[in-house]
Amino acid sequence: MSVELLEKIREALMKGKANDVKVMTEEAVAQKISVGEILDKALISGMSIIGEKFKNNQVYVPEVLIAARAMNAAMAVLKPLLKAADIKSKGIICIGTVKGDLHDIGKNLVRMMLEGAGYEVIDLGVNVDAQKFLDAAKEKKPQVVAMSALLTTTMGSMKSTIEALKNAGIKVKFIVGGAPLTESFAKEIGADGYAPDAASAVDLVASLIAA
Ligand code: B12
Repeated sequence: MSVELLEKIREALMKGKANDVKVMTEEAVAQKISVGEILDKALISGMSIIGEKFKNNQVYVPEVLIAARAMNAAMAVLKPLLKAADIKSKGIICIGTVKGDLHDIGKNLVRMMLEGAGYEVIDLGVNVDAQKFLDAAKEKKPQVVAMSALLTTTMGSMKSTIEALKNAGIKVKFIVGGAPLTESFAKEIGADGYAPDAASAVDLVASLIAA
């Protein structure tokens, strides 16, 4: 019975049916299915299937966004219970689109996939300068700082941000992404990792945190 309900939630999530997902999540809670189980077996697993499909071009940005919206609807139900159950997040990530750059669709996808995978993500928004990344790193103590850039003219500020945090003695892993970026650019500026899409970003973060 509970397995069936979790499967239904997962299916509805993958179809982006936010309201169905919310209602069934409430039902699962009422049936005393644990928050961890709802997360792992329905929500996170649904988002990771969507992520894989996105990586393989089987679904596109709109499908990922509506699935993520459904995920958020379920998370609104679970968040208060998560605190009570003291389920630990897998790690803290600070993410932002770098200074001068207002593109945030890709950054938001990365944030949602990371949240879907069980990380606590602090979203600093767009046009984030080095000082703001530095302040957030000091205050929130993330394991990973993630930067997005969509303009060739703003990619350079990733380098200055990494330098500013390193010079301030902040011990954190840096990951970067965005359409114009490459693996070799990431290496060149001293980032710890680059990922071409949101699902790979989740794998990258997992490997960096495990290391
Ligand atoms: C939508 C869009 C806009 C929207 C942005 C809306 C928004 N809220 O984001 C608006 C209209 C505002 C806009 C404005 C501009 N844009 Co624009 N825009 C685009 C467009 C069409 C799509 C970008 C997008 O959302 N893609 C979809 C997402 C899902 O893909 P993504 O961002 O690459 O993210 C994925 C990966 O890269 C990765 N990823 C992303 N971030 C991160 C971060 C980490 C840490 C990791 C690991 C992975 C990762 O995961 C994501 C999901 O898989 C692109 C063209 C294109 N095809 O890329 C142009 C484009 C990026 N824009 C461009 C330009 C020039 C501009 C403007 C300067 C235009 C102008 N003259 O005003 C302004 C700049 C404004 C500014 N200061 O930022 C150029 C950039 C050229 C260049 N080489 O620099 C492009 C390439 C269009 C073009 N062909 O000329 N733009």
